[in-house]
Amino acid sequence: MPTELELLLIKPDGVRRGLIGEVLRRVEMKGLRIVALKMLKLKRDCAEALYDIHRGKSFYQGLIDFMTSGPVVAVLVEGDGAVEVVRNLIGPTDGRRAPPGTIRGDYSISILENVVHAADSRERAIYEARVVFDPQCEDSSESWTSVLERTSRP
Ligand code: FUP
Repeated sequence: MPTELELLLIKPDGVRRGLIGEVLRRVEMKGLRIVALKMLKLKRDCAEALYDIHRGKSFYQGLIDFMTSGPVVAVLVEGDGAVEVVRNLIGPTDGRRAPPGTIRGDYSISILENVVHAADSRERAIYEARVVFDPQCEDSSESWTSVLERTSRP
């Protein structure tokens, strides 16, 4: 099977809870390659573009509020069958139902705060990677330069 790309996102709850390393470890231990990696706070319109298929649903505004509540880590993953392999690694959406051994099954009891997002097809992976790796997508109030300014103030 030809190699493929998958877009994985560590959500604000995953970053807040210190699960970046654990998620990346599982991806790498599985044998997938991390080919791009970026921490950023999503602008609202980028979060909306990422979840365009859910626009209008009852949970949509809460989902966008949550996804813009803190930094996320965008991870571009490459490997044979990467979309299916990553989707299996993360488990089903609802952390309460996700089986142990999956990322959501091991670290979430919520449908919203479920640690990670991953694109559900090759086409969506490319679309979502273009959204989140676009420099315009970054809310610069959370960039590393502002962290540096904040921490180096006397
Ligand atoms: P997934 O592809 O597993 O990330 O799941 P979905 O695309 O179905 O849902 C995306 C996100 O919408 C979930 F991670 C959380 C949110 N959501 C809810 O908050 N409530 C729902 O009933 C369904 C989804």
